[in-house]
Amino acid sequence: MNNNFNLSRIERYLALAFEADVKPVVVLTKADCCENTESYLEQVQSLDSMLMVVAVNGLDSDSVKPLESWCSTGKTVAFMGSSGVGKSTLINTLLNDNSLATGSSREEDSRGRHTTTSRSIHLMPVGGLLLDTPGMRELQLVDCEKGIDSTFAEIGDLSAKCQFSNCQHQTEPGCAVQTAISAGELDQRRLTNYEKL
Ligand SMILES: Nc1nc2c(ncn2[C@@H]2O[C@H](COP(=O)(O)OP(=O)(O)OP(=O)(O)O)[C@@H](O)[C@H]2O)c(=O)[nH]1
Ligand SMILES: [Mg+2]
Ligand SMILES: [Zn+2]
Repeated sequence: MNNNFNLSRIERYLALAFEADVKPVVVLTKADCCENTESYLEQVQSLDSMLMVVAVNGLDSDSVKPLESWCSTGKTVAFMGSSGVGKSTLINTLLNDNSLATGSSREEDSRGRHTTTSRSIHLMPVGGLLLDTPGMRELQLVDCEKGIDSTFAEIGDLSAKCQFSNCQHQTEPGCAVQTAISAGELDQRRLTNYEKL
């Protein structure tokens, strides 16, 4: 929750998770450095009212406790996200161990320095397996149609109501998607990201 926050990037990760039939949990880190965590939580929740979203201070064990419900025996949890968001930090705190290297972010844009360079897997005392991954510079989606449809389900629902079945949601008459944008029910940003993906 700093100036590295990006809703469209979160949508890309969600599409990847849905494509892989993985249950996504959005963990918003650095709550301790942020004065308006509520606003970040609301923005992410607005993507999908059923989405699980948690704000934490990754450096504090009490704060990451709510994540333990997803880390029980039999669960494998992959931490994904840009460099510097605090994936390794979260794992260290959940394991109560500081063995994974972490690195400070750049002052200018809060981006990370690619501290983690390989994947590693860790057993939590409560039974879950935690998988640390290197932060990706860029997440490209290939063959991700199902995941994109799940991530942007409401756009699919709206499209079904367009006057023309091959509507491109631009200037066609009777476009339910454009109507929703005009009514403030759908973000133009979200449609643009959907089209891009
Ligand atoms: N204040 C604060 N700092 C945090 C938090 N989470 C992570 N950090 C700091 O953010 C920096 C980056 O954390 P890392 O855990 O190395 O990030 P990463 O996601 O593993 O990054 P890569 O390995 O480069 O992909 C470190 O200096 C952490 O101490 C948090 O919730 N609050
Ligand atoms: Mg790391
Ligand atoms: Zn349309």
